[in-house]
Amino acid sequence: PPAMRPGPDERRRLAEAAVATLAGNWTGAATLPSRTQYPHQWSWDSAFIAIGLARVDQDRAQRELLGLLRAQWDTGRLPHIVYGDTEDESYFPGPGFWDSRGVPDAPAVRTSGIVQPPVHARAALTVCTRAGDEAAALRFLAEAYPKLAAQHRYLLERRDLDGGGLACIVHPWESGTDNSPAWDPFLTRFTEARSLFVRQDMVHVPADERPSDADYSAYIALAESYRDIGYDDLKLLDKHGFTVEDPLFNAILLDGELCLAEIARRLGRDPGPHLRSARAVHRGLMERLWDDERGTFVARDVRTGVRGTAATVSGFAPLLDPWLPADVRDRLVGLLLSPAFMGGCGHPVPTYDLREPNFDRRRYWRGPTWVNTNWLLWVGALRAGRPDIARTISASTLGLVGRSGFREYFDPVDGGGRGACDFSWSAALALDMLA
Ligand code: 2M8
Repeated sequence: PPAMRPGPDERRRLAEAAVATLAGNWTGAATLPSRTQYPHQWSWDSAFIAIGLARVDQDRAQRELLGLLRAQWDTGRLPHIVYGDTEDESYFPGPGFWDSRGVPDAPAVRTSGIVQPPVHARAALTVCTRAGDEAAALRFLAEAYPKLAAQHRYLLERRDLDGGGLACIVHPWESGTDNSPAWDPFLTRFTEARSLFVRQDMVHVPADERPSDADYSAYIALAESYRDIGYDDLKLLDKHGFTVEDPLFNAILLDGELCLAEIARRLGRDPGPHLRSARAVHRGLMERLWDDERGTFVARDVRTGVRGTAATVSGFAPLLDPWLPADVRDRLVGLLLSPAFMGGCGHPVPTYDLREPNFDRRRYWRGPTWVNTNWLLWVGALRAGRPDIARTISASTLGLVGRSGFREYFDPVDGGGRGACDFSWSAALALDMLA
C-alpha cells in the first residue's frame, strides 16, 4: 500500500528531532554532515542543509551558504570539502592530500580540489523566498549572487571540454553518488593508487555499507592525477582518465541556472544569460545523455563519446528540466513507477534498478534509498506535473526517517537505516518535506 503522510503529532515529533539533529551538527560556523563520519563542511550537503534551515533559522541558513562560498577559489571552483581550522584527522583524505595551499588560485582556508553538484543557487533562492525579513534576504542574495554566478561559469566554461553544453565531472566524488554503478565502466583502468593509504571510513559504518577497496583505490588514483596536473582543467582531456557527463549533475546545473535567472531578476539584473545557459544544458542533456532504448538518461565519457548503460536514480534528475519533451517525460515517469524503481520495493526510490544482478540493498549508492535524491525527485515530479508521485515520495521519505531515524541511507526493501546516524541532510530535507 502507498505510504501515508504522517499525522500532526508525528510531524511535530519529526520536526523537533530534525532541528535537534541539525543543532547537534552545527559547529558555530557550519553544519557537519555527521559528527563521526564526515567531520568537515561538505559542499552540496551545506546546500541541502540550508534548504531545511530556511524553514526554521534564516540566519543560520544564510551563514551556512556564505561560509561555504568564502572557500571558493579565484577561478569560481567551489570545493567539495572545506576543512577549516579543525585539527580533526579522522577523515581521509585530509587537507594535506589535496594540498590546495600549493595552488595559486585557492583561498587561504584549506579545501579539497574537486567540486560537487551545484545545488547552491537553488538553496540561495529557497532561503531568500522563505525569509521573513525581505531587506535582509536581498542583502544576502546580493552577496551570494556573484559567487554563485562564478561557480556556474567555472562549470559551464572550464568543465565543458568540447563545447557540447554539459559540464563534466573528473572524479566519482564530484557526482555525490560516489560508488554508483554508473561509474563502473569508466573506472576499469584505475586499479592502483600511487600512494599507500589507510581507509578511515569503516570505523562507524560497516564495510558492506561502504564502497569497496577497489573503488577506493580508483578514487585515490584519480584524485592524485587531478592534483598532480595542478587542477588544470585544460589538461584534462590529455592527461586525466575520467571525464564523464552525469545526468544528475547537469540537471542540477540547469535548475541552478534557472534559479540564478530568478535571483538576477530579484536583484534588478539581466536574467538572459542564465536562461540561455540553461537552454544549452537542456540541449546537451537531450543530445548526449538521453538513451532512447532504455528510456532514461545515462552517463557519457566525453573523450570517447561512449555512454554507460546503468539505469540509476540519477537518470530521473532531468525531470527538473522544464523543457523536457512530453514523450521523454512520460517514458521517464514510466520507468520511475515501474518494478525497476518505485513499483518494485516498499521504500522507494532505490538508487539503482532493483532487477539488476549487482543491485545491492545495503551498499551506499548501489541500491539504498537516500533522502536527498528523493527530495530532488519530489521537486522534479512537481515540476513534471505529477503531484501524485511527489506525494508518494514525500510520504515514503517521512515514513523512513520516522521509523529508522535520520540515517544517511535506507534499505529500500525493509526500510532499515544504513550508514551514518544523525545525518544532516536527511534531517534538513525532511524538515522541508514536512512543511
Ligand atoms: C559521501 O562522499 C564522501 C566523499 O566526498 C565520502 O564517502 O567520504 C557522498 O555521499 C557525498 O555525496 C556526500 O556529500 C558526502 C558527505 O555527506 O559523503
